[in-house]
Order: sequence, then structure tokens, then C-alpha cells
Amino acid sequence: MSAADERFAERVRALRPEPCDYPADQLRVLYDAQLGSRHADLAARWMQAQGHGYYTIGSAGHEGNAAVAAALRPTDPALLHYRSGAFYLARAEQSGSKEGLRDILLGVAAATSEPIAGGRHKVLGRHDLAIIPQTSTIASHLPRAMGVAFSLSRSAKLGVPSPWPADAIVVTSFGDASANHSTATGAINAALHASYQGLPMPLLLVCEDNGIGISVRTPEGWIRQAYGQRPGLRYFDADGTDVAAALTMATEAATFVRRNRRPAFLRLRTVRLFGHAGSDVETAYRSPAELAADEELDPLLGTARLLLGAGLDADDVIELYEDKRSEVMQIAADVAGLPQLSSAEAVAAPLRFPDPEAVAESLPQRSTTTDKLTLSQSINRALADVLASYPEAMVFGEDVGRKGGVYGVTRGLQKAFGPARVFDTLLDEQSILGLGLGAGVSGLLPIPEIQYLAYLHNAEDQLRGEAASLKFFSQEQYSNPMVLRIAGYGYQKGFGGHFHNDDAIAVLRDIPGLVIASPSRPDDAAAMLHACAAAARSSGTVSVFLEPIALYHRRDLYDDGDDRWPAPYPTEPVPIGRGRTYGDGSDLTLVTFGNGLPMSLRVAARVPGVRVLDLRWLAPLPVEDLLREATATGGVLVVDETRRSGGVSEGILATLIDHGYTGRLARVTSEDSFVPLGDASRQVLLSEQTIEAAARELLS
Ligand SMILES: Cc1ncc(C[n+]2csc(CCOP(=O)(O)OP(=O)(O)O)c2C)c(N)n1
Ligand SMILES: [Mg+2]
Repeated sequence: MSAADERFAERVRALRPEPCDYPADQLRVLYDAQLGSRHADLAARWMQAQGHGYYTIGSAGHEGNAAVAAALRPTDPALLHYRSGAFYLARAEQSGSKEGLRDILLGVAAATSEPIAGGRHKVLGRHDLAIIPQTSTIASHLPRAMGVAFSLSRSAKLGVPSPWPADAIVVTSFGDASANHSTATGAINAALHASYQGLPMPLLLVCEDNGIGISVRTPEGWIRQAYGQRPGLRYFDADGTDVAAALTMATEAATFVRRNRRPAFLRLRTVRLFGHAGSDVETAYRSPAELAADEELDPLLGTARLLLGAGLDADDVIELYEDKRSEVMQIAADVAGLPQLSSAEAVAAPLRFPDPEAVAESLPQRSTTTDKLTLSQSINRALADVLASYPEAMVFGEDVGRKGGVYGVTRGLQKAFGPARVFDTLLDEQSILGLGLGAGVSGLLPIPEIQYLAYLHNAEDQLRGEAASLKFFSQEQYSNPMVLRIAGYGYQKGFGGHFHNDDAIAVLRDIPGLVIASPSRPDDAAAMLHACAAAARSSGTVSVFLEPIALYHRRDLYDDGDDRWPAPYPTEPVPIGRGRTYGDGSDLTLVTFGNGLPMSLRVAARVPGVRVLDLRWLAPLPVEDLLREATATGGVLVVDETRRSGGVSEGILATLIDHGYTGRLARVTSEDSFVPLGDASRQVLLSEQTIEAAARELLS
């Protein structure tokens, strides 16, 4: 028995019994989850000391959150704070699982047998408990929680099967410091914005308020000040150190949300015991008096008091504590040293690109037309095909509904498919993506739009940290299929400046497993959009579909008015990761994509011996096509409209070199600059003249 355990026993003996409305049996169940969580925290530190534990952020002091689980149904989707360990155990017990404690300790041991992340992280999640794993980015799970709450009724409205019961509510928990994060405030705002318009938003927000974030105090009363009087947000306050009071309040809050399908905010007052994490020396920033005051409010003592009030004696209460300690330490000893992931392939297995056959089998019905279409018209038609073929598909974003998109790409879709499937959102990219993430885990196929590439960046974590990592942290038990359309790249004439001509795609290219489509031609664009939608549907793939704004309405290719850019709607699919070759010039290959394609085609028409490879996909790169076309001519000029540093060309050069290409090699790119307004943009964007000069030089 450790000193901490002895102190606990001493304190239990000194407690005064307290009566409550709950019977001893029910209290014992909650106490069991709380004890399990506490001892798992202690065991994690022991495991770390033995060299077999890798995570010591615990739930001690927060165990009142077991009452939140008890107030809900085990089928209510949950997205949890990292201190919601007792919630996890209470829910496991509710579902009849005996494995809750083992799950948590397997996570601490980074064991491959851990049921959700398979050793990739210590997360609270399990598919059969309806707990979607969280990442460690503060509040980043809240936009998805809002999206799941939105999708609950939307899937029913669309007649699409949902993994969640129709009367479920969504619970999400987070800390008091996290409540200030723009991701949290944005998600809560989006939930209220939807609810204000009468849309169902059954979302229970649980703020586990321990008054501190690592070492920074949350001002006393701040959570109530920030959320207590928010119109449209019912506020509940519960003492998480008294599990009976917490259960009563959490039940009231959950009932409110379930009945009214409206959001509620539950502040659960907690304390933080044992510091922020095992490595945290909290005496450096908290006084002894402060620490002692928190210890007095230990929720385990709170429950012990109630158990005494319900007729147990102190020895019983201490025995339960001791029995749980033995049980947990036995499991800790069992799991310590279990195998961890032992190859890069095993680690990255959930990140692989979709299987081409599965994609080919899931393609939407292609409509037919012999008309020549612009890029914008072709994407519009492809979206219509996807919406017509997949009842679970939804197109949404800023201005995509009534207006039909800033550039008319979604024109007519809302009219054809109704406002439940094609709709405008509020102006918040983080929430747009969060809505997509929630829809994706709810049986829907979200096709969100970000209006301009420059505006992806303020919401990018939702794509990188959340969307792209979900399969990784859940071994593909959860996936969030999504096709994210983004209008981007430069060369818009008459409308410019950096923000409407952004070409920063480095932030996309390094996201593992993310498919990046970069169509240039109208026919390719439609077939590629179909492929992305089919990959989402068949394999839960997240794709980014980059649309070159400057080519949306383009008509000419070689000469003014030649009408050679519009193309008939495609009749053949375009496989993911395959490029397209133009011409059979035998002296030089121009490797390009996006706006680089029409420029390169024009250069090829003037310079003899040149062929052009349009990569079409920036991830996965069409390596096979690239190597074939490079060796066919023995000369490569990479034509890259993005910036020289961090741009696409770096990846293409590296790929060629990695694969042993030794022929002539050069690149032309845009400058390392933001794009200025007006004619000055020509000073920094890659030009056709530059391409031609570099091509001739390589040929000479
Ligand atoms: C976006 C982000 N910034 C910083 C961190 C580092 N960090 C981890 S926990 C934490 C404090 C969170 O405090 P609070 O929300 O009150 O939760 P508590 O740990 O007190 O339960 C910080 C700053 C992070 N994980 N994510
Ligand atoms: Mg806190």
C-alpha cells in the first residue's frame, strides 16, 4: 500500500456520511468507474517508471464525469476530453464490457492490441461504445461533434442509414482552458447558429472545469460568464466532486437536449489532482494551500461520503478501493511490455491510398451529353451525377446554394436536389470542415467547398489533424469520407491579389494518405471528381479537389476564340494517381498540372520535339507515368505554377532523382512571393515565355 493509498484510507475513516437520492447499488457502479480511472492513472505512472508506459496525462480529480456517462445512453455518440477516463469506464460498464480498464492500460502501453488506435496513440475511443477517438489538439473535436449532431436528423431526412439511433444525442467534453480556443467558440457558435434557425442540434457540451490549463488559471467564474447567459444555449452547472449532484444535473441536461433537440452546456466543476501530466511539477506554480484545497475536493472522497450515507461502512469503501487497485495493477503488469507496432508499414497501414478496383466499382452513374463543356460546367455536371447516384451525398459551403457558387460551379444544384442536400453554411471554414467530419462518421458523403485556397489555411487543422488522422487513430474502424472542393491557383485576370490567387499547397502535400486531385481540363475534372466521390464511398477516403479558378470559364487554348478548351463530358473513368500525356515529342517532356497545362500545350505547339505530361494528381503522384515520360525523352522540364520554395516541383524533382532518373532536368516556377494585385501579378507568376525559354535552353 502506497502512502497515497494509506492517506485515502485515513481520510475515508474521517468522513461524515452524506445521504443522497440514489441507492447504494447505483452509487457503487459509479464508484467502480471512478476507482478504475484513478488507479489506471496511478498504474500509468508505475508503468512509465518500469519503462513500459508512454502516457501519463490522467483523469484524477475529474472522475465525476462517470455521472455524465450514466446520464446518457451507451449509443449516444461521444467525443471526449482526455480526462474523461471515468466516463469511458462507466460507458464500458453500461454496455456490458469488462474490457474498459484493459483498453486504457493497453493505450498507455502503446500495445498493438489496444482496440481503437492499435498502439498509435493513447486515445479514448472505441467503436462499439460509440466513442469517436479524439486527437490531442485542444478543442479540435468540437466542430466534428457539432457535425455529428447536425447529421443525426439530416441522415433521417435523406432516408440514409445512420450508425446512430434517431433519438441519440451527441456529447462532447473539453477542459476550461480549451473552452477559450477559437475551435471551441467557433463550433459552439455554429451549433447555436443552426439551432437558431430551427435545425435540430442535439449537442451536450460538457466543460470539465478544473480552473486551470497546465499552469494558467482560468479566472474564477469565467466559464459561467462566457456561456452562462448565451441565448439559445441552455446552461447547467454541476459539482463534479459530488457524483450524485453531478448525476442529477447531467440527467437534467441530457433530458433537455434529447427532448428539445437543442444544444446545452454543462459545466462540471472538477479539480486536477497529480498535476497536468506525470512530468509536471505543479508545486512550481501552485501553492501548497491550493493543492491541499483540491485534495479536499477529491471526487472519490465525495462518492465515499455518499456510500457511507447509503449504509456502507468505511471498511467496505476502503476495501472496494483496495480491490480495484489490485485489479488494475494486475492488468498493468499483464499489458506492460506487450508488442508494439514494429514496422513502418504496420504503423502507416491505415493511411494507404484507396484500392483502384474498389473505386472503379463505386463510380457514380455518368450522365451523357455531346455538348462541349467548360471546366465550371463539367464540374457542375459531375456534382449532379454524384448527387443523383449517391443519396447520402451533400454539397455545402459559403454561397454554394442560392447563388450557385461565386463562380457558378454549383449553379442549379440546390434547385435540382433540394436545400437538404445542397446548402449554404455560415462563414466559418473550421465549421464547414467540422460539419463534413461529423457527416462523414454519420453515414453521409460530405462534399464541402472552401471558397478560396487562401481560406483553407485558417481551418487547416480540421483537415490535417482531424479528417486525415481518423483512420490512423482508429485502425479504420472510423473513417470520414469527404471530397473537399477548393477553388484556387493564380492567373485570375482582373480579380486578384494574394487571397484570390493563392497557390500554397505544401500544407496539403505532406498530409499522409490525403488524395489531392488537381484537374486542368473540363473532361478530366468530371471524371476525377467521380473518382474522388467513389473513393470516399468505397474506402472512406479524404480527397482535396483543387479547381483552377482561372480555367473555370476558359474557352480558348491556342488562339483567341478557338474554343478548344471546353471538352465533351468524359466517357471513360480517370484512375486516381494516373497522369495524361499529350503528344509524342521525343526530345523533352514538360511535366505540369493545373494552369501549367494550357501554357505547356501552347509551348509544345511552338517548340518541336516536346511532349507534355499532365500529372492530374498531386497525391498520389503518378510516379509510373512520370518515369515513363521522363525516360522517353531523356529531358524533363517541370512546369510548376506554385512557388519555388515548398512548391510542387520540389516533390517532382525528388521523385525523379529517388527513382534513378539521370537525364536532363530543370524546373520553372512562380516566385517566392505572395501574388500582388493587377498587372504586377505577372511579375511573380510563372509565364509562358519563361517556360518556352527554359524548354529551348534544355533542348539546345
Ligand atoms: C491547440 C493546442 N494548443 C496547445 C496544446 C497543449 N496543451 C495541452 S493540454 C493544455 C491545457 C488544457 O487545459 P484545459 O482545457 O483546462 O484542460 P485540463 O488539462 O485542465 O483538463 C494545453 C495548453 C494542445 N494540446 N493543443
Ligand atoms: Mg483545466
